[in-house]
Amino acid sequence: EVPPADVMAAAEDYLRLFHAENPGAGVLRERLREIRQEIADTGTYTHTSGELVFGARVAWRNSGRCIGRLYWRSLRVRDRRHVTTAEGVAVECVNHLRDAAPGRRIRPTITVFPQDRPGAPGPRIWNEQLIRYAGYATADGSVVGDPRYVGFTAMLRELGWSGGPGSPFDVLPLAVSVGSGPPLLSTIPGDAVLEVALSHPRHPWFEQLGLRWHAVPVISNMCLEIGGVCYRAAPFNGWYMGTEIGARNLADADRYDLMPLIARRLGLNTGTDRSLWRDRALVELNVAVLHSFERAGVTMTDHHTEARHFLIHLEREERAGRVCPADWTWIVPPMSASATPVFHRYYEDRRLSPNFVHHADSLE
Ligand code: HEM
Ligand code: NRG
Repeated sequence: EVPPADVMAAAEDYLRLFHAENPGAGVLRERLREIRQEIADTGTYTHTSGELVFGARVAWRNSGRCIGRLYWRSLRVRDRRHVTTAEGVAVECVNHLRDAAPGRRIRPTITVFPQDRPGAPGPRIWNEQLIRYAGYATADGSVVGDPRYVGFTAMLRELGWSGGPGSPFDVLPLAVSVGSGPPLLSTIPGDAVLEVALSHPRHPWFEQLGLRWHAVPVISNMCLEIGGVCYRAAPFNGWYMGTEIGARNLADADRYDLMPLIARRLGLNTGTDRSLWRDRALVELNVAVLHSFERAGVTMTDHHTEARHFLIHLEREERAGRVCPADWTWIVPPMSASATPVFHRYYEDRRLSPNFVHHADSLE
C-alpha cells in the first residue's frame, strides 16, 4: 500500500499538469483541497472523467517504447469504473473488441476498470493481450500454436479450460479475477475476434500455408498510472505496424519460426547464411502481411510511414516545449532499421507520469 503522503504528492503533480494543459478545468486549489480530504478519508481519490481521459492520453504520450504516438490526442476512453464483477469486466472486454474496430477501421481505444483502493484491489486481467493464440507442447518437443503462450495455455487448462481444437491459431479465453482466488475464464465470441488470413500478391502458394493473425492488438496486462492512482485493468489498443506480425510474431525462432519454411518455398539456398535467405524470406512475409490487411480493409501501418510520423510527433512535442521520451531499442523497427529515419539519431528517454507500467506481480 502506498503511504497517503506519496499519493497526495503524485496527485498534486498530476493535477498541476492537468490544469496547465487544460486552462478551462476550474480552480486548481479547490480541487487539491478536495483530493487531500478524500485521501485522508480513504487513502486514495477519485478522478473526474476529464482527469481520467486526459491522464490516459498523456500515459500514451509518455510511452517511450511506442512509435505510434502521433495520434495520442485521439485516444477514445471508455470509462467502466463502475464495473466491479469479473463477469462484467469480461463482457466489457468483448465490447471493447467490437467497439475498437467498427467496419474494420480501427480506433485507438482504452477501457478503464476500477482503480486499486486500500483493502480493495481493482480487477485483474491475466491475459497479456485480449486476443492471443494458444501454444500446445507436443510429445516430440515441438509446439502447435504460439510458443510464447505454452505456459499460459497450460495454466488455463489447469484452471479448467478444455482447450481449443488444437489448431495453430486457437484464441485463448479471457481470465479475469476480482480479489484473490482463481480467475473467471470466458471464451471470446468469434464475431468479436477480427482476423486476417494471409496471402501474397505474387505467390499463390502462400495462401495455402493457412497463416492468419488477429487484427487488433489490445495490451491488457499493463497498469495505467495517473497521479498516484493505479488502474490495473485498463486494456488499450491502436492498430498494428506490419513488422510486429511479419518480422516478430510469425518470424522469431521462438515464436512461429516461419522463415525456413518460406525460404524453401521461395526456392532460396538455405544452406548458407550468405545467400541472405532469412532476409529475403522476411521481406516476402512482410509484403504478405501488408497486402493481406490492405485487401481485407483492416487498418495497419508500415514501418516506413510510422517512422516518419513518429519524427513529426517528436518535432511537435519539442515545439510544445515538452520532452518526448523515446527508447531507441523499441522505436527502431525490427527490419530494415537503417532504411527508416528513426534509426539515424538518438533520443532522450525519461520516465514521465502518467504512464503504462508493468508491475512485478502481473502474470506473463
Ligand atoms: C509499443 C505501435 C497505439 C501504448 C508499441 C510498439 C509498436 C507500437 C510498434 C512496439 C511493440 C513491440 O515491439 O512489441 C503503435 C501503433 C499504434 C499504437 C502503430 C497505432 C495507433 C498505442 C496506444 C497506446 C500505446 C493507443 C496506449 C494508449 C504503447 C505502449 C507500448 C507500445 C505502452 C510498450 C508496450 C510494452 O512495454 O510492452 N506501439 N502503437 N500504443 N505502445 Fe503503441
Ligand atoms: N508487438 C505486440 C503488440 C505491442 C503493441 N503494439 C501496438 N499497440 N501496435 C504484438 O501483438 O505483436 N497498439 O496499441 O496498437
